[in-house]
Amino acid sequence: MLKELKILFATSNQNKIKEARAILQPLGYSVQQLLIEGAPPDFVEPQTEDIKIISSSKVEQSLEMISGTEFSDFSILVEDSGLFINNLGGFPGVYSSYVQKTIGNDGIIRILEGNNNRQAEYRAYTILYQNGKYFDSLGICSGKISTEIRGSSGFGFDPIFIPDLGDGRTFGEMSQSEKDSKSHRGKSLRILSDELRGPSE
Ligand code: ITT
Repeated sequence: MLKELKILFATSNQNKIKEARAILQPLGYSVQQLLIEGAPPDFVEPQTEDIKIISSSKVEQSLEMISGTEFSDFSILVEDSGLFINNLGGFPGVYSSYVQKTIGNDGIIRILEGNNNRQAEYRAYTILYQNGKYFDSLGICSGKISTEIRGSSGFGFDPIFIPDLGDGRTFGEMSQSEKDSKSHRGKSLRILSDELRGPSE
């Protein structure tokens, strides 16, 4: 029987926590949000279009925040993610959170109006710090941007994202477990869990 490993997820995004919990709990991990003096981390994101660099910066900032606190011995998880639309040169990419809050899904549909190339991908770059070691992984989920908003499950761009490995429904029309089995976050966290377990005999 595997001992449950407690992971502190340094993020301000409750949806990421909910999904990480659903993906990692069956693999033997418990996931809690990292709160310092009751507040989630407020990261300063470096100016870059590379989610790996942003993720690395998040983990270093988190380690600084927990240094000397009761959390200093815990495993720390961070993630940077986004939606990258081919025809828009990868936009909104690292600006996904801001674009979602400002123009939202309606805005993306409007920008792509009349466009036949609707190919896009979700990417998640995850880093886990444990006992002085870093484990990292990239999860990609390819798909298309729908022409209308469909469904209300998930969060963010899910009601306009149709994964290629699906039946034409958006993530917004799928159950949480269906999304997790195909999503960038699901892939990235499962790779991470394999890395943590090491090579099997
Ligand atoms: P933290 O930095 O505190 O972790 P955040 O939400 O700001 O939280 P990111 O900077 O990584 O995180 O931005 C990711 C954004 O990309 C997220 O806010 C959504 O708008 C979008 N996104 C990422 N994964 C998604 C998913 O599975 N479903 C829908 N939208 C997603």
